[in-house]
Amino acid sequence: MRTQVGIIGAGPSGLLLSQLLSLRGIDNVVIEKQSRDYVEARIRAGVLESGTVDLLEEAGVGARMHREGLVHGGFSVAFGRRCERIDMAGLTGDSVMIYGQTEITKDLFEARQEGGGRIICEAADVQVHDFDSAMPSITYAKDGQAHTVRCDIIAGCDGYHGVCRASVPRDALDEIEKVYPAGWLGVLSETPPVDDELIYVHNDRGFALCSMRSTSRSRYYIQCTADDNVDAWSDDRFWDELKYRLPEDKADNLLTGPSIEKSIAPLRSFVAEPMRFGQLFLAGDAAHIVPPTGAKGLNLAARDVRNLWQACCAFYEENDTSLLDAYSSNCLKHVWRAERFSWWFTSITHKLSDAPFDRSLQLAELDYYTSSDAGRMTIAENYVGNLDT
Ligand code: FAS
Ligand code: PHB
Repeated sequence: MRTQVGIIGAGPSGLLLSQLLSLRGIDNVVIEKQSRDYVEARIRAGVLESGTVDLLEEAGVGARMHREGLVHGGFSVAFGRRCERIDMAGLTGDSVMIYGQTEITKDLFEARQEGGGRIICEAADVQVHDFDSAMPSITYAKDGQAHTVRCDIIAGCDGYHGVCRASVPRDALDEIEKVYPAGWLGVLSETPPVDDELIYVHNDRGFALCSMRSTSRSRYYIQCTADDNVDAWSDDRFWDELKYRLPEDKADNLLTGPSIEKSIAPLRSFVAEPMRFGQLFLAGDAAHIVPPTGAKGLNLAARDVRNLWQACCAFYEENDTSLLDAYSSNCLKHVWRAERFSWWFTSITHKLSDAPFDRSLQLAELDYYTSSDAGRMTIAENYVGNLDT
């Protein structure tokens, strides 16, 4: 098979890139190791920056998002006996959209199908070859058959555990990582959210987050240990611990119910540099991971996809390689801004040490940032992601 851009991974990065390229007539194929059902069922992101919303609109998959998504102009930070609201809309003129990654993935799969997109799911033994040459290729096995895709460009959208970054020679790649001694235990429940907006909670027993997917479906997280086991957490134990960590008035309002999904995500900060190796371009979680506290993962992936899409359009439409050549540095500028905010917001809201000084410092930091104009603006502009200076 021959195509222009070979895309590995049908997560939000791969599908969004495929849709945008196709809209500009650039031929592409997506190769995914899991089934469509598996990919669509994964519960991940829920908060979209306006830049991501704009890109989804440009990709022609904005209608359901605008119909079913929730626009939030603020969120709260609870610590000690206080609950302070960050008025993002008032401070920055910008807001975020609450719309699940699961829904985005479904919208993109549908749009690709309607557009005649070539997505090969359940591809086994996917390998990338010769990306240091002008004619890279991808091989995979399906239904007992071996297949080869020849292309000009390979987009590595295969996530943190994917084959693309793993195929880069070690001496050509810098991997910068911080692993936190904690995880997030997340529960999805068909219960109305405890509040109209998100609440980030600092508590002596650890972090908690109250989020949602709609006005009838809630998403809650509590900080757990890095080696915790989801089977050790019954629904009742989860709800009791969440109630303990919430401000009293929120705990009194919390409606509980059976979990429809429960999973643990490790907390890590990770950046691979550079993000381009010859004709192989890494995008999204394949190149960088942030702890989800700053709600930046999917939004960073969308920025990479916008950069790679525009670079491919310049290459195929004007034979201009300047954006391909600048791809890595253009992405990494935003990556490190989001890494910094995600690390900082995680460090002041999570229980990462037992030292009394660290705890008091966190409370002082939270007090300063939520009670000074400059502090609130700092949190707001980082959260909405408009740091394009
Ligand atoms: P993905 O990992 O989503 O997709 C990669 C795809 O590649 C997968 O489908 C995989 O099966 C496939 N693949 C892997 N290896 C392959 C191979 N060898 N061959 C073929 N295919 C292969 N981000 C936010 O912005 N806001 C949030 O609120 C937020 N919450 C999160 C909550 C949790 C619990 C987690 C874990 C993450 C959260 N994130 C959040 C981050 C998350 O959304 C990721 O950034 C996002 O999934 C990245 O998308 P992709 O880069 O497409 O990678
Ligand atoms: C979510 O709704 O899943 C969510 C929201 C905000 C975050 C992380 C996850 O910071």
